[in-house]
Amino acid sequence: MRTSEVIIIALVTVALGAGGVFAVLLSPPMSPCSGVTGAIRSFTIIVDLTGYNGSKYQTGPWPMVTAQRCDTVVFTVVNNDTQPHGFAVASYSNVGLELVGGDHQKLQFQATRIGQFRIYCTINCSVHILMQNGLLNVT
Ligand SMILES: [Cu+2]
Repeated sequence: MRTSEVIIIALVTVALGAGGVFAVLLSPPMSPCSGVTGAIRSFTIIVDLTGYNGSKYQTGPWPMVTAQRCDTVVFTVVNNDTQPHGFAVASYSNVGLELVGGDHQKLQFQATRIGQFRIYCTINCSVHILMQNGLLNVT
């Protein structure tokens, strides 16, 4: 083999190797819950002028809900008010739901990450302050 051929083969080998390394670096990490079927945790959230499930009358985070990692969390959000309200869960659903008066919707996701995640309204309603301090606790 000529020297130039050896160099080309060497360059190709290095390039392929680098590509492999990049492919490993760029591929997303395996979900910690792949192949894991957790429990289904269902929660109903009633939204009205007392906040989320009467959060007006609570001190500290409210509503407070708990799931284990890899559980499927299902919120059923019922807007019993006449004005629109939002329902978001930090990190899991920052966009969340928007519900006009009288609407009800579900928000569902798998709780793949451990931690504490704020639940809050995303629409500037008349009782917004009452809907800023919910908590999802994933253990
Ligand atoms: Cu609001």
